[in-house]
Formats: sequence, C-alpha cells, structure tokens
Amino acid sequence: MNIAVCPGSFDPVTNGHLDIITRGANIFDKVIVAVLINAKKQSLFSVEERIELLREATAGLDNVEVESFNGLLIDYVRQRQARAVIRGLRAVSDFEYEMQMASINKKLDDHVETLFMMTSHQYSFLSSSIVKELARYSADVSDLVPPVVERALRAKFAAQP
Ligand code: COD
Repeated sequence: MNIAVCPGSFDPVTNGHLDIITRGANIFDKVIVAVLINAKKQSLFSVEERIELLREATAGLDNVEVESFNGLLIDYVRQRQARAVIRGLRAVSDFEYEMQMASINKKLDDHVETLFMMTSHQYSFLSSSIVKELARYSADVSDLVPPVVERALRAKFAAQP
C-alpha cells in the first residue's frame, strides 16, 4: 500500500490544506494527515480540536486518516510505514524553508520522498494565520475554510474577551 503523510500545524485547517490533502488522496492509497504536537508554539485551537476539525472536514475522503505526532517527522513517517511526505507550495517564500526541511528529512532517511504540490491559484494567498486574523475581526471567511471551521472560529472568538 502506498501511504503518504501530510504533516502540519493545521491551526486551523483551511481550504488550501484541504486542496492539497484531496489531491494527495487521489494519488496515494492512503493519506495520513499528521498534526504536530508542539508545546512551544502557541496555537488558537488545541491539538484535539484541530484533529476533530480535520476529521469533520475530510469525512468525505475514505482514504484519509487524521492523527497527531510529536518528535521528528521522519520517525513518525517510518513508524507509519509511509513512503512520502506531501507538502504544499504557495509562493517562492515557502520554498527556502521547504527545501531545507525536505533536505534534512532526505538525509535522515533516503527512502522517504517529499512531494510538493503547487497550490491551486485561488488559495495561493491563503494561510491559517490570515484566516485567524480575519475571523478575529469578524470578517467573512466562508470562502476560505470549511463550514465546520467557520463555526469553530466564530465560537472561539466569541468566547474571547
Ligand atoms: N495552499 C497550498 N498548500 C498550503 C496552503 C495553501 N493555501 N496553506 C498551507 N499549505 C501547506 C503548507 O505549505 C504545508 O505543506 C501544509 O499545508 C501544512 O501547513 P501548516 O502551516 O499547517 O504546517 P507547518 O508548515 O507549520 O508544518 C511544519 C511541520 C509540522 C511539518 C514541521 O515543523 C515538522 O515536521 N516538525 C517536526 C520536527 C521535524 O521533524 N523537523 C524537521 C527536521 S529538524
């Protein structure tokens, strides 16, 4: 079985992420969306909330699973017996970081490939940070995130002072 891991923070999942996940699921037998547990990075949604949002948003994709991981990505990829890591590229600004990460992961395990997918043009500007910024000021994000995330953002910011 050809398995790929699609790792990230997903704080929260956007339509840009979903585009990459869906396209990956059309290529691989199974895609595991892996949410990094990173105690050092402050996030809006907890890991559990992010996983739940991802599960609801990918419910229509039979060959997609959602999990969390900590430690090195390459260890997790090996543990799940995956052959590839899927990453999305939005702009040249993404490239340097992605190149560095792919190179390190390749050095750590030569058998695991990183596959880059160019963003679909309508999502080229989209990031979780932009979505959070817009939602914080009650701007309409319905074109940018799945409905379940739109509701979660509204609830999250309504609960904040
Ligand atoms: N269109 C297309 N792709 C997109 C879009 C969009 N609009 N928005 C985001 N993406 C892609 C990103 O490019 C990325 O590929 C993926 O979606 C997830 O994005 P994020 O921002 O949620 O996730 P990141 O970049 O914060 O994830 C970083 C990791 C968690 C993968 C990384 O930090 C990691 O692997 N950490 C574990 C430690 C490790 O192994 N480090 C490397 C060796 S030192």
